[in-house]
Parts: sequence; C-alpha cells; structure tokens
Amino acid sequence: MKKGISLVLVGMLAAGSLVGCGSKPAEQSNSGGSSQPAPSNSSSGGEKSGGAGNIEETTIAVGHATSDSETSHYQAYAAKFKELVEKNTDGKVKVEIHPNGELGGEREMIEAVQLGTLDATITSSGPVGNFAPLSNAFDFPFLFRDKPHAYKVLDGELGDEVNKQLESVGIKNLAWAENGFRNMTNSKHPIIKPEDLKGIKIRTMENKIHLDSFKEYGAAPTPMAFTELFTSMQQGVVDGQENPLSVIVPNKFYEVQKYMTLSGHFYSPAPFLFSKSKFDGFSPELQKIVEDAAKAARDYEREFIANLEEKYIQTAKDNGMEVLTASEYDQEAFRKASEPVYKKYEAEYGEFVKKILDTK
Ligand code: EAX
Repeated sequence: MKKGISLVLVGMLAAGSLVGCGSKPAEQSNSGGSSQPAPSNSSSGGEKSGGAGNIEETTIAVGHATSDSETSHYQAYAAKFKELVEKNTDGKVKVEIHPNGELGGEREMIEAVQLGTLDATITSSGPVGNFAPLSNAFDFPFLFRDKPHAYKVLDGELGDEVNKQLESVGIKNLAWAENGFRNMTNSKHPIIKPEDLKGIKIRTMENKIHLDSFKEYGAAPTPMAFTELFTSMQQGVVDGQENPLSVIVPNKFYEVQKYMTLSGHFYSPAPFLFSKSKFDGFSPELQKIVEDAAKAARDYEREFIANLEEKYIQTAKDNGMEVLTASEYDQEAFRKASEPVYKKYEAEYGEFVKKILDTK
C-alpha cells in the first residue's frame, strides 16, 4: 500500500498536477496594492461578539520574531487581534505585542507558550514540527497549488488534525494565519536551477523537511533561528536564505542580499499559538471573544499580505535587488529535485500528504 502512495505522490509531482505552485502571487496580487490597503470585508467575524458585562480583567502577551513596521504581516495580525479583543471586552482585556524577537526566537517562544510563561505567539510553521510532528507535512516543497488550496487544507479537517496534536502538548492553535510562499535570496548570484545553489550556504528554519530539500538541491543548508539571520547574512556566515516577501522586505533583507528568485518553493502557514492553560482559565465569554478575534485577524492578515505583494517586489527592486519572477526560473527542475524528499518521508507523511494533494 505505502509503496503505491509514494509512486502516486511522485507521479503527481512529476506530472505537474501541482502545477502553478510556488509564486503565483502575480495572479493573487492583482487585488490592487494601494500603499496601505486596509482589508475591507475580512474581519466580519470577531468584530462584535459577546457583551463585556462579566468579562474578567487580564492581559494577553503576544510575541513574534519579525519587524513591527507597518508592512509587517505578523505585526498586522497582532494589531488586529489586539483591536478586536480590547474593543469586545470594553478594554477589560489588554493585549501587549512583543515584536522583533524581543522575547526570543520562534522555537523558544513556542516552548514558552507550552510552559505557560508566554500567552501567545504568531510563528511560522517551521519550528512547529518539533511540538506537533504532523505539521511538518505542510512543509513539503511545491505541495500547495495556490493559496486557496492552502486555506482549504488548513481551515479544514487536516488543519484540525494538527491542532489536536498541538493541544495534546498544551498548545492551542486559534487560527492558521499566513507567512506565505517562500522565495530564495542570496548575495552571490542569481538562482535559476538547482545547480546554481551548489556550495551556497543557505539558512533554513529549524525544519527537517526544509533542510533535506535544500540538501537535495545541492546547497549547504544551515538550520538557524530567525533572530540570528540578519547578522549572519551581514557577516557572511550564510550566503542566503528563503522567506516570503512579507518577511524579506519589512525586515530589510535587501540591505544584505542582492539576488531574489520568486520560487515559491514552500508555503508557510503561520499558526497563532495560545497557551492552553491560560485559555482554559478564561470564562466561556472571553474564550469566544478571543477565538473570534483570532479568526478575524487571520482573514485580515491574509488579505493584508495579498494587497502588499506588488509593493514588496517594487520595494525590493527600488533597494537594488535583482528579482527573477516565477517564469524566469526552472521550477520543473526544482520540483524534480524535490522528489527524493517525498520518497524519504513517505512512511511518516505519505498518507497525510496525499490527503493534502487530493484536497480540491
Ligand atoms: O515566521 O524563520 C523564518 O524564516 C520565518 O519565516 C520567520 O521567522 C517568520
């Protein structure tokens, strides 16, 4: 049975049924990109929920590792969550936002949420596999056809299966927000085909699937916390890295990276992880307000990113980056080079990955 699955997976990968994955932002981004788009309809839920009459007073500390600039997606998520929770509790519940990794790297913050020493964090899926192994299944290369496919999987049963695993280790995922399709950058030369990565010291998240993928591409990958990345690029400890535009541009990676390929080789969700012990201690009214706000902020943040895609690319170019679009690099060759990663993990993730691929 298993053998069959890996063949099906590899067949589907080879036959391009995963067509158009990677940076299709072009399509998605034609929702206009005025400078500071305020998503219109996304936050219908959570706007008004539950009277604040008998809500208890408390604070919620939310940490994230990326910048607090106005184009930062995690800051936008946390700010929307804060706005809704404080409004719907008439200010009885205060939300404190801790950006720029001031509370530590993403894996450290998830550990703190698990221990209950931090209330919540919005983080990339990368380090989550260390707490809920099944979440690694979302990190396979060229797995998601496009964003609607990803949202369908994450907001559905498959996303819930991972949430159950997280809950069993004391972490409540309140919403699968977005990090985005990841793109490669480096300071050496343009990346068009896997061979161009030969000998390139590339930083990956602390994620075995990502690490193995870049080994297969011929790069020299190093797992590292995001909080160490900028300095490591500045000092040449690493030559390159890979992240969504919503991370690369607000964190000014163009200051230390010259070349970018809009490869979209991985899609990274961004779970909003909440301390289960803290959440279970809330009244049912407050639990509903917090859950609704988390989901409304997810919808808001997804649209926030979509509206900024074009602006991110233009800002990168305006700051001297050479940008290769999805059609200017050899995606077929990267997908082919990814097949051994699917094969290697077929026993562990084959069934679950097939369900993701079969989600229409
Ligand atoms: O979650 O570590 C990473 O590259 C992540 O994409 C970043 O921290 C945002």
